[in-house]
Amino acid sequence: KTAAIVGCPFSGGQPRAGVDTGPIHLVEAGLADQLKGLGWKVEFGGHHQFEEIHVDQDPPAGIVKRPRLVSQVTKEVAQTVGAHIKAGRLPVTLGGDHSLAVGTVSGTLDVFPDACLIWIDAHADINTIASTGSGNLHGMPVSFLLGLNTPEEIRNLKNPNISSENGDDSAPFEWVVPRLSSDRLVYIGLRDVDDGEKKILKDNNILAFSMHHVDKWGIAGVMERALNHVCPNRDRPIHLSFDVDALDPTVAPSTGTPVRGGLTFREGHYICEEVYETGCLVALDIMEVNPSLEDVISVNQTVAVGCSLTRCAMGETLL
Ligand code: DIR
Ligand code: MN
Ligand code: MN
Ligand code: MN
Repeated sequence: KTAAIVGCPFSGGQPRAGVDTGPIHLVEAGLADQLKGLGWKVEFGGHHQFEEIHVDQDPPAGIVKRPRLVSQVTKEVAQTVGAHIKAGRLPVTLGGDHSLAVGTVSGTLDVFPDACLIWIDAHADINTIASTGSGNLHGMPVSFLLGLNTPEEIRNLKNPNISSENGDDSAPFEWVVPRLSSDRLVYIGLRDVDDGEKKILKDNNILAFSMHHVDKWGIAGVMERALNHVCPNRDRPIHLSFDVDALDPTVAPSTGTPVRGGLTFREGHYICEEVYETGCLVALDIMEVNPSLEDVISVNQTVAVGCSLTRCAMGETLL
């Protein structure tokens, strides 16, 4: 068994600097050796080097910020993640902001079109081009994966005054093939969902477990229901996309959009352990670690949690 660490020092999907250093801290904390300690071969060829697109060349489309940059970066990530899976490796993508998941999940679905997606987050990240209030693409990746934006809306992300150097005439995110179906997606940990997003979740009949459900059924009850929905026979490939802001801010303080009332340390790790136990995990994202936020103790704590979530998803057990 071989894992590939895909370090993505990228912050272009949201306004706060620093989240791009998340993967650097996670790797420096010794994540590769920790996974080797669990019996994995680990491939890590350095962090992704993303080509800059200057803001002048990437003005907002309506209120959607950095459409060209995020599209280009996630397209590259999709190719990288897809190539690792094809080669039999488990890609562990370290973010970076959660817009990266347009790439990671696309990479997974390119290889396994029947894969399901388990999204752990305080937020639903399902705003569309039409519904977003912030224009931050880290709040929108799932809408692209599901194909909730019309071709025309996507086309309009392209600025007619800016032509790309390589003669590529496509609009941002036109490359995304919306292969995810709404019944293969499940959310856990939600507690800060925009009104527009709530409507999208309802209209598309998407199963979502908020913190209320975690309180009600316990994390074991929630995980059982979640897995029974997206992976009923435990035979579908699973992509696990974990935003550390799903955890309570007392557990993972160094993240861009912390929200009170989140998952406990154990609840977060239990999710990862249960996914590992299915034997179906094909790709993992650990997202939104921002080492420039809060004090040194908080940063170290958040980085350590990012590492331990990863280990639990990859076979670490308590006994
Ligand atoms: C909000 C916040 N729903 C938005 N989303 C965040 O900007 O679309 N996602 N923080 O991680
Ligand atoms: Mn997120
Ligand atoms: Mn979030
Ligand atoms: Mn179990």
